[in-house]
Amino acid sequence: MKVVHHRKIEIMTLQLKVPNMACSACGETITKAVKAVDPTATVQADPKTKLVSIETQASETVVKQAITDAGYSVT
Ligand SMILES: [Cu+2]
Repeated sequence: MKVVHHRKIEIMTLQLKVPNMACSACGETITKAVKAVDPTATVQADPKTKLVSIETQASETVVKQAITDAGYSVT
């Protein structure tokens, strides 16, 4: 009997703090950077709390790198 393994798509929710997200334009830049690595991601960025909530299939490492490359720090 042949066993077929299906690849499971795992969606993770990441909560990241981005202290130098100063305004909503920063939030949009961060959102675009995340969507560049995962177009299906949902991103909520709040410049007041500095928190970015991301639902994504991409790994935390990849997402953090994308945000860092966009010029923001992730703590
Ligand atoms: Cu800004």
